[in-house]
Amino acid sequence: NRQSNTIQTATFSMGCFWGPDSRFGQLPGVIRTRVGYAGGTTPDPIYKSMGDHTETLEIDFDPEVIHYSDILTLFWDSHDAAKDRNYKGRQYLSLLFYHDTEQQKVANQVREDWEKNHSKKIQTEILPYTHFYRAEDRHQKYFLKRYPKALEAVSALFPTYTDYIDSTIAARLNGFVREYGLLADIKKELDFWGLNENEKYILKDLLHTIRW
Ligand code: MHO
Repeated sequence: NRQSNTIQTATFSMGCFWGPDSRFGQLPGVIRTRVGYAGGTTPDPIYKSMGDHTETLEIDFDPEVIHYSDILTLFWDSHDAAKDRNYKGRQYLSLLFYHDTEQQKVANQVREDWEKNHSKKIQTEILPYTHFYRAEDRHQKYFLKRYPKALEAVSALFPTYTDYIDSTIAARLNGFVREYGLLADIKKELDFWGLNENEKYILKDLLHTIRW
């Protein structure tokens, strides 16, 4: 296991949370992802009544493999944070929740650089992290769930379905089905996921049936 002891968390909102779950889940260094609601005051939000919350992605990552600044650059590259995103109340706002003063500093720096490079002003609200409410299971790894064969084969490798949905493998596969990430990169990573030879074989076989 090559994970360092300093796992960090990044929390941000950029529109419907299904897409970012796939896009960020495929990044080497991202350990797990979850989608949910954040930024509002409504208690116990759910999809049908999220109140003043915003659809949000939360990821755990290894800063020895990927920097917070890389995550933020991809964040601003992958959605339009320069326009007014208020068309559905607060549901699809661009928000960035920093977990400590270091993240806050990096966020302001990356924002400044991005604005300079693109000659656009970013509207993202940069806020201190307070609370993240995990969304209903049907929203977790949403696109992967459209591949029942993958679900069945891979979830069998985990003690519970929840362990599977929260795993690095599920995060990668959920990106892979959306055509993010390279087969070669995932194959390289397979050796670090604690699988036995048979399990690796099953997974490699499965990857080829999804995309190659
Ligand atoms: N346009 C998408 C949004 C879903 S996302 C979880 C839909 O309504 O299907 O907000």
